[in-house]
Amino acid sequence: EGIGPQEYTGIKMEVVEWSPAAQAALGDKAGGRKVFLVAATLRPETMYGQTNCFVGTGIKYGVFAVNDQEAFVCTLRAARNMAFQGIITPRGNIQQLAEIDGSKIVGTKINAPFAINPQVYVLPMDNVLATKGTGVVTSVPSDSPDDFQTLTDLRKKPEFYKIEPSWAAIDPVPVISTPTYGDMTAPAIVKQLKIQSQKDTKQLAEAKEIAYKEGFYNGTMTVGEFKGMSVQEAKPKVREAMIGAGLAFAYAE
Ligand code: A2H
Repeated sequence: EGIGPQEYTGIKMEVVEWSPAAQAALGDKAGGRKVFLVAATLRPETMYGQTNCFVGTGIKYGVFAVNDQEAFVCTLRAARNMAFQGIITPRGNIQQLAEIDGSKIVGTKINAPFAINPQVYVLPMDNVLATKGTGVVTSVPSDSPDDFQTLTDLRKKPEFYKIEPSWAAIDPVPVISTPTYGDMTAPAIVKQLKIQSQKDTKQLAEAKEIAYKEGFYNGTMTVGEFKGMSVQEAKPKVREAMIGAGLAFAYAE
């Protein structure tokens, strides 16, 4: 993470259908605005492989007006940062339309921009930090060990995690190939390090480091507009394409 601000890409995932609990909590508080869950990612080039999205069940989220047309779901902390960065208007000011528990957002159906599976569900993840990014995480199990392990846990114990199995039904989608791990980098590293659950946070941190370096320095895109290009080259191009399409924005913290 080093010195200075982290440059994230904010991914806009429009709500297609709220879970019944979220619908009951929110009513029409968004005032007719289009509502988006927004996730902060360091790997916009992997968005082709999104299979679901994660929130923390113990985290409080807000619905914040971006303008008259749109509203974002994220933590209050992230909304404040966005307002100071001019992403939410008026600059430096925030209008919170509603508050909602993460647990109630689970089961909501959203659009996954650029993804091969265009609509995905919101699922719970233990290790979402309220103090990083937006508190919403895009899930790309092919390339993120945390995402792969969490999805595996959810599929093993859907009742325990209070989810419908159908919400976790989309399999990891290959989007990047690396010489050492093939086209399923995260599952391969999770297996190699013998990771058993999302509670193995130390091994997952190591897996994340390996997967990130392998993907960034040795990865090649296998899908999308930049298929065949190195990840290093494709990363800023996918980011610009998403921003140009109005599906993403630059976000720093
Ligand atoms: B990344 P850094 Cl494919 N809590 O996006 C926990 N994790 C969070 C988070 C939060 N509040 N906000 C963002 N993140 C995740 C994609 C991805 C990511 C892939 C591979 C690796 C990877 C899909 N998930 O991250 O601590 C988000 O997951 C490993 C670097 O700021 C975000 O990028 O370095 C990353 O952590 C930001 O982590």
